[in-house]
Amino acid sequence: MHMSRVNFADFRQAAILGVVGALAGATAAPPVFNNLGSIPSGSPSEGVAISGDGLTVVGQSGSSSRVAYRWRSSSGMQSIGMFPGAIASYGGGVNDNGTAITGFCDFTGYARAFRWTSGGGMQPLALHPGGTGSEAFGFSADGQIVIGSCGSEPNGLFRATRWFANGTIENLGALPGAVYSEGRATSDDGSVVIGTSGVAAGARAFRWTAAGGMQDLGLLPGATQSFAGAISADGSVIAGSCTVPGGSRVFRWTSAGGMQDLGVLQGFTTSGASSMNAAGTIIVGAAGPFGSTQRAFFWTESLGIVDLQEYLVSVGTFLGDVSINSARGISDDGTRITGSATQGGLRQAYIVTGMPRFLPCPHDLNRSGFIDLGDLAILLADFGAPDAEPEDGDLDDDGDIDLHDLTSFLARFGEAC
Ligand SMILES: [Ca+2]
Ligand SMILES: [Ca+2]
Repeated sequence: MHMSRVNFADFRQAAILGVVGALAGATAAPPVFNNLGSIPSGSPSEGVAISGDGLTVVGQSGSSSRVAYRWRSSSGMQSIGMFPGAIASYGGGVNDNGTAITGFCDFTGYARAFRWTSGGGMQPLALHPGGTGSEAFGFSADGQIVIGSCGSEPNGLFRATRWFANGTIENLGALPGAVYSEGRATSDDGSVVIGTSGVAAGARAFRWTAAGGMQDLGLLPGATQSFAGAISADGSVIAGSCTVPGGSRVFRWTSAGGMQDLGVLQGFTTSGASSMNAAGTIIVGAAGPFGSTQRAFFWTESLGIVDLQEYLVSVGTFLGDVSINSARGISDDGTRITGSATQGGLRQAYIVTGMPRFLPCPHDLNRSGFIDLGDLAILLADFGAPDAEPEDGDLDDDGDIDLHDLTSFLARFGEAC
């Protein structure tokens, strides 16, 4: 059926009154924001990492002395303790199913990395010969390989390190001429490690493999330093930040395309990446400068860098008086994010659940991650118009927007994608 003889204004009105009314209850549920609380209750807390399955968050909590915690929806926030004599412990990374946690304990003047499991408790990780301190931040998916750094004070002697569950420790070296290196994260199988190595000219993001050694990822044009923060499951995508005059910018690196400038969150001078989904298509981080005005962001190819809080409000998430300051971890599928938010002057760990995956989705005309009324309005605005494009609502790409396109659209109405 061709619609050229129909009065489109009347049709649009009928569609809006009838279709929208009928579908109102089918609208996708927006993401949900939850404050994770703290230990003890009422003290500050921070979300640092989330398991690949999105069900476990790790971080630290407390006022004068912070303690690493594990949070699960079934058990809430629970301390995982600290080594005897330590003054604080910090969560760093968590494996895919939340059964193993890594991080470090702070002693006066030095730190010691740990690997924690629910069955074995908190175990110290080995030191390199002559080493006095260590910190750990990353995990392989199965929790068998820990990524961090180990050395002795001063910091110049620290080296990026892999620890294996059998007790083996491996020095990953440093960039030529470097005074230090620090491992930050790894691919799912533990074979590709990213981090930062300090050379005379400044910090440089690196990518390490057993076969290729430590590779300098370079700098964006005009930048003076680079820092790696996140890696995809297969190790092919890396994100971090570059120091530029007056601030910092997010980069995304691929072996095929090199280092790409993702920019900064609009209105801010600094932006840095902390984590990405397994596919490397969603990156999360924080924009600043640091402090109470810091803001969480996420990046996708179609949206660019987006203020997480503004996005959540736009899709109907209830936030109350919460200000979302950082996004530190994202689940493998991209639907769960953790970090820190401020509510009533108190910094608290949070989890956002139900985020879209931001998959290629032609029905999501405004690229919001949801197929909803905003997209229907776009489709109806050009209903019957000739020379329509798929992004206007010509979903079957035959040049017009007609009932075929509307039917196709309504069949997906309410979905997140
Ligand atoms: Ca949409
Ligand atoms: Ca069409």
